[in-house]
Amino acid sequence: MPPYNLLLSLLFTSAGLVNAADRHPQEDYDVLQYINPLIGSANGGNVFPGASLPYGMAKAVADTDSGSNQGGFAHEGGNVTGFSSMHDSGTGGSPSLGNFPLFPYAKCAGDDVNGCVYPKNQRKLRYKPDSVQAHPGYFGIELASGVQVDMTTAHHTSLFRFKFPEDASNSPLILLDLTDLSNSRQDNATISVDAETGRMTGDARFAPSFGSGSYVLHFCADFQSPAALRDSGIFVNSRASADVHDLKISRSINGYPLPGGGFIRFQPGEDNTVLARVGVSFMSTQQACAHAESEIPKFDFDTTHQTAVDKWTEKMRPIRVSRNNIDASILTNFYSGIYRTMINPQNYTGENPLWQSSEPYFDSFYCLWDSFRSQIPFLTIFDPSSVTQMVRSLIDTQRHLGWLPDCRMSLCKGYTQGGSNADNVLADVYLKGLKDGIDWEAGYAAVQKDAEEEPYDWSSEGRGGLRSWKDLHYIPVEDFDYEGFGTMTRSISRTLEYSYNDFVIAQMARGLNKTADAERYERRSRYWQNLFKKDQTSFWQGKDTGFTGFFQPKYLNGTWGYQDPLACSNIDNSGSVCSLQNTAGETFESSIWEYQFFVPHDMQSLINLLNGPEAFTTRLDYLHNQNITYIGNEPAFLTVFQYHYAGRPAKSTSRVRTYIPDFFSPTPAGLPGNDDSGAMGSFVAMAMMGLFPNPGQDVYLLTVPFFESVSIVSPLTGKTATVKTANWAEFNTPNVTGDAVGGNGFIQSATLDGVEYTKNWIGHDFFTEGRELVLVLGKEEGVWGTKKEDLPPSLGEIGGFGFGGGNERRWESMVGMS
Ligand SMILES: *[C@@H]1O[C@H](CO)[C@@H](O)[C@H](O)[C@H]1NC(C)=O
Ligand SMILES: *[C@@H]1O[C@H](CO)[C@@H](O)[C@H](O)[C@H]1NC(C)=O
Ligand SMILES: *[C@@H]1O[C@H](CO)[C@@H](O)[C@H](O)[C@H]1NC(C)=O
Ligand SMILES: *[C@@H]1O[C@H](CO)[C@@H](O)[C@H](O)[C@H]1NC(C)=O
Ligand SMILES: *[C@@H]1O[C@H](CO)[C@@H](O)[C@H](O)[C@H]1NC(C)=O
Ligand SMILES: *[C@@H]1O[C@H](CO)[C@@H](O)[C@H](O)[C@H]1NC(C)=O
Ligand SMILES: *[C@H]1O[C@@H](CO)[C@H](O)[C@@H](O)[C@@H]1NC(C)=O
Repeated sequence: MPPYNLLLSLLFTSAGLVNAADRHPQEDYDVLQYINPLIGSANGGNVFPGASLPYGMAKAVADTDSGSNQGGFAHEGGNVTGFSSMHDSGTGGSPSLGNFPLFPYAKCAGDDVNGCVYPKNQRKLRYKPDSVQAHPGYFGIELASGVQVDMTTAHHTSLFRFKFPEDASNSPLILLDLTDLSNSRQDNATISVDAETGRMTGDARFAPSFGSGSYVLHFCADFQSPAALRDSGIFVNSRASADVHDLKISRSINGYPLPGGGFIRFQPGEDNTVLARVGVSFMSTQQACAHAESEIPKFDFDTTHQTAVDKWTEKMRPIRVSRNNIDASILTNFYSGIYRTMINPQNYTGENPLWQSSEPYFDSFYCLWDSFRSQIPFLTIFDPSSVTQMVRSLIDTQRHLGWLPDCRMSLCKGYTQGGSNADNVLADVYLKGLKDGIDWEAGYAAVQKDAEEEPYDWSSEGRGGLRSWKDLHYIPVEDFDYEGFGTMTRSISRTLEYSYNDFVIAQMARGLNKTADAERYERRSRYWQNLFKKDQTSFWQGKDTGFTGFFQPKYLNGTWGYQDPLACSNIDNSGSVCSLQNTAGETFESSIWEYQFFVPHDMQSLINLLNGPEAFTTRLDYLHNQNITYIGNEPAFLTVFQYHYAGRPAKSTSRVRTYIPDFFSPTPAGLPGNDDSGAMGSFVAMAMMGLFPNPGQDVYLLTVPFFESVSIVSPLTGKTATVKTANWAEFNTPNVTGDAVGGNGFIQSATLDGVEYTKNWIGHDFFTEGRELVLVLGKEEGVWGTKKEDLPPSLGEIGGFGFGGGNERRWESMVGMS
């Protein structure tokens, strides 16, 4: 890696940026002022709002006990149970990590260590809602007890600062609990407290939050205070003793996790602020201590915080938008979305005890089903060197565990939601030209294995039903599959997703000159058509929606099954189940109505099946206007932009505006669903840039940006790509209350590097070559981007439905059946 890192630092420190600035002077300003980590920390956003470095392993925050505390702290009035150092962000599943929380007392009742309360359920406390402060690299909160807690982090180490209310009789006690957010501790956990120094070391085994297996995490906690150490010891359940310093504790008593851990107490004194430095490691307590000692040697809060601020500032450097005529809340929405794309995945390089390798190791891909759509594509533009490491890690994981992950957290396999989504990630990154150290032949072999071999346990890797896929060319409902095991549901969404997976594999095969493979996978990528039932209608509350032709489940014998096309849609309140339950439906987390648009590679064939662009547009409008789609979940992302394929790019622009900022606003409750490791953040960022990816293809769909201009420096080439609007001010006058909200007007014409540009999409070289796109706006939908030759590429041909030409290609027989 050295040559590449060297190249990068050169780009950032000298030549690259200077040249870029010469070409496109861009306003520079401190963007951290526009990052609000609390967005999505309430109302099911499940965002981790605490202190972290980009892709950092240590993530410090106050943990609460309220409903959506998956990310540790939920800003919705729960009680604080402790302060812990490991978290995931935005995930569904159980609350993730939250291991080894600390909890502070100014003093114990009766000045007796047994006068403090140890069990989590009993010690938890309210916090002062307006005391909560969150900034990149910093989180602060005041407990109802008057204790102010500030925290910051290095890569594997957290630093907590506990300030107690002034009172000369204080004798602060900090406890460390051998627990996690989900009370998932397994077998024997240990802690040793050094009586001389107060250092606490130990470990415990825990369960992952959306996967199988378990993981062991080690810790090393040191404490510093102007006050002298008074005593230390351990606690079990509600009792503590300074006479005992070592504890090995079982999993639970009668099914309830047994509280246990260590404590340290300080002498009364004038200033008894306590700093707690907690190093964590998956390798050993020694490594946890080594991280802590090297990363935060002097317990210096301000320096550690400043380092974090510098790292975030550096990471945010490639992108700037114009601040002309735009409300600060819009900037906050945008930059905070970008920030969240770099909380997860987490860089556990050097922290993987499962195999020996010199490759990078990233974890908390939680899940690729979420992040392939826009998060990793965004990072591919914005932070390619990190994406390169992520891809190398995915390939290395396959090398050692046999399969590419689909979801991965805490060193464990997570559950697969549908297709083999790592295929989409690898293909997208491959097409966008990232190379540095990536073994693409190994990458291709890994995705091909997903396509060809069925794993024994396809609930956590690969694909199920591959025999049917190859022989019948669809995934049947109630498949007969004795080769591998997983939940036998989602036959429609799996058919659609496997089709797409095969398409992206075909694209990689083309790039690698594997022509026969490319043809084979392209053929298979048309299998989605085999579940299209031409005469299927859709009724809602007894009334015909007026549309005919939907996907339907199909049995092994070729007979159609039935699933109401609106079941599991946003408007279905009948209790339909569409997750991973064995009673679930044939579409994952959404309806047939929404999945009918999931043919990202073959949109023209889909448009033909749905009777041409006009009928397609009416149908896509119906999906959105009737609230059938649920913008709070990832399958909805692309539907916002698919008007482009019907020659109606202006409608995509309108649609973006109906969702942002109304459904994605810069407030704690501002996200419509789980952020899913930053997937929602990337949706906001890319939609507001006016460039949305169709991932797995070299395609960005163009819409009106929310800013007068957007500049992105390619960290690979140092060149600056710019989107500018020529006549922004005309269309972005302040709204009735005087706020400039942006994103108004429709594209009438465009130039690319000064030459007229009519295509409604653009390729990745826009970013790497630093091109300049100038958009001329108008009040109404124009003709720009509406012609056949302006449309994004599609596997199937454009039909004869109104783009002025082309061969009408009707679906007649089972695709792929000879
Ligand atoms: C928080 O704790 C207080 C007592 O300190 C209790 O009254 C309240 O119900 C708790 N809130 C929640 C959400 O558990
Ligand atoms: C936990 O410790 C006990 C006591 O030393 C031992 O008998 C038991 O086998 C240990 N359990 C595991 C799973 O290691
Ligand atoms: C990940 O961590 C390793 C080891 O600390 C480091 O060399 C690498 O640069 C990190 N990668 C990123 C993207 O931060
Ligand atoms: C594929 O073949 C073309 C034309 O022969 C060649 O230019 C290209 O380098 C080859 N690519 C790979 C990955 O082998
Ligand atoms: C095909 O299988 C389904 C499910 O077992 C059954 O309901 C249907 O009657 C079968 N069709 C024929 C033609 O045998
Ligand atoms: C869709 O939901 C929005 C609010 O989320 C509501 O204003 C609108 O009336 C709903 N439309 C329909 C057709 O139910
Ligand atoms: C401008 O319009 C008013 C009235 O419709 C809204 O209440 C504001 O929220 C809006 N401003 C922004 C920034 O969206």
